[in-house]
Amino acid sequence: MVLKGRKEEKKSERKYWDEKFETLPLPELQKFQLRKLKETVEWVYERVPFYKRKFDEAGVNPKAIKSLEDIARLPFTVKNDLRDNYPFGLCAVPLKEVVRVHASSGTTGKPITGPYTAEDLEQWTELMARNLWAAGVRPDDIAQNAYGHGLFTGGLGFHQGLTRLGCTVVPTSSGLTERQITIMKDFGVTALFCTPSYALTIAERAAEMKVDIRALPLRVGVFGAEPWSTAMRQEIEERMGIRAQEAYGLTELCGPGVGFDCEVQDGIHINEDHFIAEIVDPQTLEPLPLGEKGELVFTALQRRAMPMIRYRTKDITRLRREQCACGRTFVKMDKIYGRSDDMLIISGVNVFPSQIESLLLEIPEVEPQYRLVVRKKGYLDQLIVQVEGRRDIYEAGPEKRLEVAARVMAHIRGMMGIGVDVEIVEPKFIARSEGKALRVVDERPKQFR
Ligand code: DLL
Repeated sequence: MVLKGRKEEKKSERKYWDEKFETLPLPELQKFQLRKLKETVEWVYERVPFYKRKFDEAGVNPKAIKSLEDIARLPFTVKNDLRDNYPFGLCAVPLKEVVRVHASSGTTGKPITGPYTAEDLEQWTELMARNLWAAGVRPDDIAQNAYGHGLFTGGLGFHQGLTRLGCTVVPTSSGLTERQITIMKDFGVTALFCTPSYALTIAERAAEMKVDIRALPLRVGVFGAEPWSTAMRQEIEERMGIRAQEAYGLTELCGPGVGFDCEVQDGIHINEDHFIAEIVDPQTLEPLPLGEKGELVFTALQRRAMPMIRYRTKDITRLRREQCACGRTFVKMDKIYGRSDDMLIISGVNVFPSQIESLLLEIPEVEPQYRLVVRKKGYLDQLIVQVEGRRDIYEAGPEKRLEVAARVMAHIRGMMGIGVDVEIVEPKFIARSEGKALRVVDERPKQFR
C-alpha cells in the first residue's frame, strides 16, 4: 500500500516536498534546464513534423541550442497551431503510448488536446503533490475536490496530487452546491479545491443555508484556473475562515501544477525544473527583461507526449527573481493581470476585468458578483459594470441604488481614469459559476473588437 506508506512517513515534519529541486541554486538550475531543453528540442524535431518544418523555416537546428539564451531563436507556438493539428498532430509519441487525453476550449469550436504518456502523468502527479505541499495541504487533510472532473485538467490533476500526498480525497467535482456544503459539514472537510469564483458561490450558498463555514474544520483552499485579485483572495479567506492559496497552469503544459504560491503568498513560483518561463512583448514578441510586464511564454522541459516549445499563453504578468522567505529558488510571477486577448480598451485605456473586480471589492454595499458588458454607443465603447447590490441596499429602492452606483462609478474613475456606467442589479442576477466565471460580455459588433 504505497499511499498508506506515504501517510505514515510523517512528511508533515519536512518543509519541502522535493527539496533538491525546489531549492536548487540558480547556476545548477540553469545547467539542468539547458540539458533538458536540448533533449526536448531534439525530441520534438525528430518526432513532430510541425516542429521540424517550423525550426527549418526559422533556420534553427536543435544542435544550435548551446545556451539558455538560444531559446529566443526558436519559433513560438500558439493555440491555433494546436487547432490546426487537432487532435493529435503535435503528439511526439505513438497513440499507444498515450495513456490519457485532457482537453480545453480552443479559439474556435474544436477543443485543444493535452495527451500524456505514463511518465508524463507520473511527473504531473509529483508536481501537484509538490504544489499542494507548499500550499500547506497535509496527508491528514480531508480534501474536497470541487474542480470539474473530466476533460478539464483541474479535477484529475488535483485528484492525483492529493492522492499522492495521502489525503482523504472526496471527489465532489463542481456543481450541486448544496450537496457540496452538506458534504463539507458532514465529512469534516479541512481542505477545498475549486475555482475562486466557485469558492465564493459556495460561501454565499452556505450563508443562505445558515451554515457557518468559518465554524467548520475547513482551514485551507487551493484556487485557480481563472484570474482573481488579491482582494478576492482576502474575501474568500474572510468568508470561509481559511488560507486561500493559488494554483496556476494550462492544459497545453499539463494543467495545474505549472505554478503555485507558497505560505508567503507573494507571487506564484514556477516549477522551473519542468518549465522555462519567458516574458515577451505581446506586440513585437521580443523577450523582455525580468521585472517587466508582458506575455508569458513557456517551454516544457520534461514532457514526452506533447512538449510545447515557446508556447504563448496570452497571460499577462511579470517575473521576479528574488529571494523568497520560503527558501525556494524558483522564479516568481505576479498574479495574472489578465490576458492579452481579453484586455478591453475603453477610451484608450487598457482595462483588465481583474482590476475592476478589485475596486468593486472595496465597496461594502455591493457583492463580489459582477459582469462587464461592452457595447457601442455611437463610435465609442461603453463599459457597463453590472454588480449585485447587497440585499438590504437593493431593497432600499432605486434612489439608494443610484447613490451606490454613483459611488462605484466615482471610485472606478478615480482609480483607473475611465468613465463606466454602473448598474446595481438584484442579488442573484448574475449567473453563478461552477467553473470559470464568465466576466465579460462583449456585445460590440465583431469588427469593432
Ligand atoms: O485552468 C488549469 C488549472 C486547473 C489551473 C485548476 C489551476 C487550477 P486551462 O483550462 O487550459 O487550464 O486554462 C488555462 O486559465 O492560460 C490562464 O489564462 C487561466 N488560469 C489558470 N490558472 C490561473 C490563475 C487550467 N491562477 C488558462 N490565475 C491560463 C489566473 C489562471 N488565470
